[in-house]
Amino acid sequence: MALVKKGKDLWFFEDLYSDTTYGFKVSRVIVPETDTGFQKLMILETDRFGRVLVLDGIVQLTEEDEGIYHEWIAHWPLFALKKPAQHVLIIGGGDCGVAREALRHKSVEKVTMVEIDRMVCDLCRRHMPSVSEGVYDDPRFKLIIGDGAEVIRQMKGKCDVIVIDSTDPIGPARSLFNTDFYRSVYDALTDGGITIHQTGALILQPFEAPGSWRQIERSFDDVRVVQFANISYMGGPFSLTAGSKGRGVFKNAERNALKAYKKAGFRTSWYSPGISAVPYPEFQKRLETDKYGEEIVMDIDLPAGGFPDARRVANWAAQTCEAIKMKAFGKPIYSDPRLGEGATLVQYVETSAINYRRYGRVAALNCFTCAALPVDDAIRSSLDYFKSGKAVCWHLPRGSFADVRKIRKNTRIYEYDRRSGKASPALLPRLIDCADAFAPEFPFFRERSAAEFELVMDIYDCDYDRISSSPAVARWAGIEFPKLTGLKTVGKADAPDFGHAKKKTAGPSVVQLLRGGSNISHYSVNWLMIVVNIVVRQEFDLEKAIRRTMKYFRGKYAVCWLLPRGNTGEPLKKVAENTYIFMVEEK
Ligand code: AG3
Repeated sequence: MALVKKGKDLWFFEDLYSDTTYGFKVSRVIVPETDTGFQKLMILETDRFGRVLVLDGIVQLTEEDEGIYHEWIAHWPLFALKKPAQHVLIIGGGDCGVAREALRHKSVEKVTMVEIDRMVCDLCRRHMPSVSEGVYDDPRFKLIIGDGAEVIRQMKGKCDVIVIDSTDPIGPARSLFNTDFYRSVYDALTDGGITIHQTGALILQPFEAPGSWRQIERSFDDVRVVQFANISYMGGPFSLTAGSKGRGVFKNAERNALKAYKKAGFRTSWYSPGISAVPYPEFQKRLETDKYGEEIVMDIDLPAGGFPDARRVANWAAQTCEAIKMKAFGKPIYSDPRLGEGATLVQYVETSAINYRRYGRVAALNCFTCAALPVDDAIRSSLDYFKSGKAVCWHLPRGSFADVRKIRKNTRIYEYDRRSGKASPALLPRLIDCADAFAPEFPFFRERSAAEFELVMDIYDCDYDRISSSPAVARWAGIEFPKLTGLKTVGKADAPDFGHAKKKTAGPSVVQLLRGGSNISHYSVNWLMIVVNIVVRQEFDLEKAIRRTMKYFRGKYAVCWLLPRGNTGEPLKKVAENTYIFMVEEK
């Protein structure tokens, strides 16, 4: 849309979102939309905001309010440091607003700016000289025209502060939002150094800040979110996410800032050291504890007599949806109308799936949602429906991005008694090294040969193109995985992409029914992770299955659980001893 005539007037409307926008009246087009070879650039003049830089239809700055953004992104890290910075690296930032602010710090001996698009530098310098004021004349300033992701690899341990002043991760900046890049930023920092990234509008771009948070959390020793609001970036609260090299760097950020600001010898218009440590602790806490989804896995004994057929199990699914307040999506998928031994029924729900299968007298149930899961309601309603006395339960935090030890602690194994409505004290799974899980003498299989089990995998840092493609994920579930494991498929892989109604869970899902079980998986394009549940009764090569799956989706690491399913006769302690958790890293 961008420029639109309204009567005699020319208006600009931002193109970032497909369903919302903001606009302003343009008094003059200073630089008409020009293809720079990297992006489309335009500079407009307005009465209200002064000149405005627009890249690919998205406002980058206005002369009126650029100070808010540039002050926060430059001074927050610079004042938070324990030792005054000497070398500042800026990736992007061709308008020079960040460089201008960084050069105000007297300790700074060198500001290196790596901008991929020379035309941004040249045209901003010419048409918005107040933004780069003084920068090009300052001998401490060095401009490199090049790809920041490349250049940074030659800067190991050289930079005290690294500012990523990029566009959104949809244009030329895409390569700046992945793990390899974050790692090279970490390597380029000095000990105690800080990096800060623009990470988008919190509400309108709800995955940018959480996504960057998770990446930065993994690559750096500590993370902080800094927020501000301006006019240029529509949508209220806007985020900057900072990472530190070394622990405890942010703990003293506020104290350091207050001291350093006093001594700085200059004053800012927007940045303030008094609110610079953890400006939005509640939001930060939410990011820290957020997880992709949760799952309750239950084995319940079915009373003697006839076993439920597909219609009855479909009713269980409908009732469970009500109990957990989830809308069902589409019709149940099942392998056999009688739902005989080992046969599965799956019902997609608005944020993932629930499923049933039967092993002998045991109904093996899973309820997975990517929203709040009322766990007790799910258990009670299932026990009531099947008129069963107790359930052996595994409660799993899925996709939490935490360390495997923390994930283990948040995994709970317990028994739930229908009559008393009480849960037994929870036990934990066994944490093992993946080498042990992959060893031929791994007791899980040795002691329980030919019994039912479940392999649960959360695979992180996957390749966007792979996991966003329904055919690619269907191919994995329907062809590749059965080939790897020797498991026999029943019917074809069903791989709808209804985004599960919620943006958080956008991406395809796959159900592949198997002989004696099923393979159910969801692919989150926003979190770049996949969650997989395979329940079968036939042993397969775990190492091959897990590693090749990671390779197929180009995942960097996986957290896996192994659960003994289909067994309510065993004491809970035994069940817990037979439940394993381990992490697998890319080789
Ligand atoms: N770089 C950050 C622009 C972000 C716009 N995104 C948005 N509104 N969601 C600006 C460059 C200024 N030096």
